[in-house]
Parts: sequence; C-alpha cells; structure tokens
Amino acid sequence: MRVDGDRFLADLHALRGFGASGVGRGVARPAYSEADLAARGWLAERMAGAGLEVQVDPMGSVFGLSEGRSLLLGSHSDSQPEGGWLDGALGVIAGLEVARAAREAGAPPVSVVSFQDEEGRFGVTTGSAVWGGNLRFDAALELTDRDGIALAEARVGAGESWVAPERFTGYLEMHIEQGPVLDQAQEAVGVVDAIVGIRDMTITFEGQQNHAGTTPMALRRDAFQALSAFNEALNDRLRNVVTPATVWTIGHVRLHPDAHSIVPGRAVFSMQWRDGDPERLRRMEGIIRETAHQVAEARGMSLSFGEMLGLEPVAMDPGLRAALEASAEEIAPGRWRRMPSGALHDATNVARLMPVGMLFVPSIGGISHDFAEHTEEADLVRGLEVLAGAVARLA
Ligand code: HGY
Ligand code: MN
Ligand code: MN
Repeated sequence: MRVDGDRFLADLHALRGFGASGVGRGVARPAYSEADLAARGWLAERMAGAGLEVQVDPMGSVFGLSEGRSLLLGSHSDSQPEGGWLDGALGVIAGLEVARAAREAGAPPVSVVSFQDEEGRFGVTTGSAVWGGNLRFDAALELTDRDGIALAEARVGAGESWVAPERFTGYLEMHIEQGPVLDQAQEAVGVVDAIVGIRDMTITFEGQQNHAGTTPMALRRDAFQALSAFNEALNDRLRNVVTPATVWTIGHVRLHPDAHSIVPGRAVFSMQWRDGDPERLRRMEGIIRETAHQVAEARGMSLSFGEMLGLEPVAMDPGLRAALEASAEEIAPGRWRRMPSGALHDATNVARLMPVGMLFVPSIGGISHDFAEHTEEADLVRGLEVLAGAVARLA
C-alpha cells in the first residue's frame, strides 16, 4: 500500500477552509456549527469518492464504511471555539488517505470515522462517548452548552441509525501530541501507551449582588472574591496529592451580572482535573468539594455543584501498539518513543468496544487549543506513513 502525501496534505488544507479563522492556520468549527456541518458534508463526499459507504449516526458522527469487517481509523473534525487546523482533523484525513490507498492497492479494506463533539461543546468527547457506551444517548440529548442550548436542539444533520461496532476489528487514531515532549526531544513519533482520565464539572458561588460604590468591603458577599479565595486554597491543598503529571484547570468563568460597578452576586465556573490514576482523581474531587464548602461557609455564599462528567484512564491494546511501534521503528528509527496522552481522545470511548491504538506527531512549541497550533508537513506525512505501515502489519 502506498499513501500519497500530497493528496493527504491537500485534503487537510481543504478541511481547514471550513471555519478558517484567526491568525495563521486557526479554525473555529465547534460541533454542529455551520462550519462543522459544511465540513462534514465535504468529508462525506470525500469518503464516498474513496469508495466508502457514508453513514451518519444519531449523534452526527460521520462514518465511511468499507465492505466486510475492517479496521476503523479516524478522530474528530469539530474544533474548540478557538482551535488549530490539526487537532482531530489530522486523524480523520490520515484515515481517509489510508482507506483510499488500501483500496487502490487491493489491500484489506479500511473504514473511517469523524466523531461528533469530541471537543465538548456539550459533554466530554460526546459523540464517541455515546457510541462507546460511556454516556447514554437520552442523557446526552439533555446536555446543554454554555449558552444553555440543549444538544437535542443543536443536533442538526444527525442520522437515524447507529453503526454496529462489530463491523470493526480495532481502532487506530493518529493525532498531534498537543504537548511539548516530542518537539523538545526532536523526535518524530509517539506511540501512546495510555490516555489519562478526566473529571469535569461546573461550580456556582452565589452571594449578594450590590452597589460597587456604596457597599463597604466588610459587608460584601462578593462571588468573585469567593472564587479567587477558592482557587488559591485549592492550589495549596492539592499540592499534597498531585504528581508533576496531574493537571487542573478553571477555564470558563461567568460573573453575574458582569459589570464594572456591581459587586458580582454569582460566579459560575468550570472545574476540570486530569490524571492517570483513578484513585487520585477521586481524592482530588474530595478536596475540591471540601474547599468549595469551606470558602462558601466563611464568606456567606451558597454553593452548588453541577453534574460531574468523567472518563476513566484507558490503556492501549498491546497488539495495536506493537504494530505502531514496529512501523515507527522502520520509518523513524531511534526517533520515536512510547508515551502517555494527557489530552483526551475518542479512543478512550472506543476502547470499550474494540482494541484501540494511538499515534502522535510533534506539536511545534507544544501549542494546541489555540489558533497557533502547527506541525511541520514533513512530520505529518511521516506520521501518515507510520499509520499506514501499522495498518499493513495488522492486515
Ligand atoms: O480536552 C481534550 O483533551 C480534548 O482535546 N478534547
Ligand atoms: Mn483532538
Ligand atoms: Mn482538542
């Protein structure tokens, strides 16, 4: 099987045209947005052109199915609100190119998927979480985005029937690393051994909205001050529990009513934490809840926690990993490593259904979830070749 690097790069650049945004190569293509739906329409045409049968599932994930049982390759084509051109898109277009090359070579057929809402406008890797059974479809439909729109309402372009996982013998996902490790080490490829687990919820402090000029400091019940105190106390308390690989983020904050001259009465914010050890994730949850309770009590706030979403850490399949490693050693001898993934991926959910493996290429400067995300084209093509080599070994 011979993959065509130029054809692959041309498709990758074409996909970037949907939602092209910001400086450089940025894209804004959140799940179910106009740009996302247009990209999925284009992708379906490319899949059909590669001889694959297109099926869109009730979440809006787009499958390009080959005849008979096959490997499934892919990732996602939605983006963060401010995203790069490669996060997810790379794995989908690499899968498409390998499926095309396999067909041209008369090799065993390959199927392709672009999962919907991996970037979590509504949940955490929502489309594959439902397909893989980590999230019930009826529960997913009730999820809302940060503007209060329900997934049930946003879900345009979705199909009628689910794709049977029994069609597939395994799942391979190529992705950018989205971190600094390969770039700093000047290495070409990472073969993933495990994906970290995640917990994510919304927390609300509610105090008293009041006049910013007349309310004495000692009498305020300021929700922003509560959030600030919570953040400082939490960073301090987590220190006893975490490792250098543990991460936690407050990435979204909404103050009410969000005005210069009003003491904010309400702070609604996201709290997310990730680690490879489920026991540590659980201990962190305890500390987060306890710290929030203590801050609320000390500052006269009422406190509420939203539903906690989560995915467990997942190990990659040894057989698929071995195929990726053998291919990496052939194509980038001495310039690859085995490594964990700190980012979440659809592979986490698909692992409930079939063996999964993952492959990384370097991210320049370790930047991702930003318009500036980029990877050298030579590294993209090398990764594609490693993927194709692994598929050939597994055939
Ligand atoms: O946040 C993540 O790890 C993924 O990119 N959605
Ligand atoms: Mn991704
Ligand atoms: Mn992402």
